[in-house]
Amino acid sequence: MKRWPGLIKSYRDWLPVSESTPVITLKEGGTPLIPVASISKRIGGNTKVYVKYDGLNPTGSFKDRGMTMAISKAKEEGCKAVICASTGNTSASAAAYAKRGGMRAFVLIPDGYVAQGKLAQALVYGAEILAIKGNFDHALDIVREISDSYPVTLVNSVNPYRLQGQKTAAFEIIDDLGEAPDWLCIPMGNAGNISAYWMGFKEYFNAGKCKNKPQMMGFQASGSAPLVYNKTIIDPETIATAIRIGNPVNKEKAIKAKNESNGAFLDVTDKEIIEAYKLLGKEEGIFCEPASAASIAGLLKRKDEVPTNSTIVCVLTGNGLKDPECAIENNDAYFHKGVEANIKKVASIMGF
Ligand code: AN7
Repeated sequence: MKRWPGLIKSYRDWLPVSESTPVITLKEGGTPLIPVASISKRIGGNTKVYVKYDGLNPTGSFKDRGMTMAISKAKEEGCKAVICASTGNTSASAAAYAKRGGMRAFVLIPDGYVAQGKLAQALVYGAEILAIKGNFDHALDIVREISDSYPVTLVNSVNPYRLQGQKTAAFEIIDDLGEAPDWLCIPMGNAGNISAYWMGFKEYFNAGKCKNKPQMMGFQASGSAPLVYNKTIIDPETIATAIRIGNPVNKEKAIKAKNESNGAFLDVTDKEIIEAYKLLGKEEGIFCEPASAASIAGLLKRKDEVPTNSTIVCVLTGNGLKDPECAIENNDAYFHKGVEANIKKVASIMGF
């Protein structure tokens, strides 16, 4: 079996890289497209639902797709330090790739609102972390100004190389299915990923690699849904801290993706997110983070509008291990504590 060389090498002709670009890679991309029968069954008809499990990237989220590009280009340009604002995953990914490329990584995070796994990663990768008294939107305003004034490269999704790397997920889906899906369901925070997917689908379509393009279905958490309500949310709140964002920087691009694809935006409540999160774990053996489960929650909420015999891909943007606190607080498991180390006792609890 040939080893996966990472997405820059796999899709070199589609990316703005040259022979002189140093490729900083952890072999990201090439993630599996997994059928999820229990979700297909709930939709009914002959609908086939798949998840694009991007939580299997090297740092556990889709951000690695964008970061291999952003950091490789930063390295090419001689950059010594990068900076980002983050709800967690961007900071973990930026730190990993920056360190691999021999750069400093400054990350601004909203104090108290980053899942433990993400924080653990940033710490171990050696990021220089500033937990600020404010939310993601405040942190992003600061890093944009800092990167304008000082010699540090911004690696949030306003950096165009991020979206270039992330568009490869759309290529992979078409390469796997042999055609574009009918719907692409995706959670939205800063709305970079939906914009990148749409760019990827359009590029493959224009090159004759597929006959159709999907409808882009973007989902946000109800307490944090600026794109659904078409207004900035000053105090966004949701259990899905990854998408706790009130003023998405890629808003225009995302609206364009929705309109051009005849797609839709919808919000899902935290309760619906957690139902989908538990369902994927219990019935499919797939553990994603709450933000990612919004794509499944959204699909289930819109199930009456699903075209017949359609193929649907839901993007699972991050790994469930990122947010162990959420998992421990939200599950239907039987968890017997302090059980005596005794065969009879164990058997009786097992119901034998
Ligand atoms: C798991 O890490 O914004 O709509 O700072 O971590 O492209 O912003 C994370 C976003 C979805 C939303 N799922 O993607 C950050 C950050 C997960 C995420 C999103 C994020 P965009």
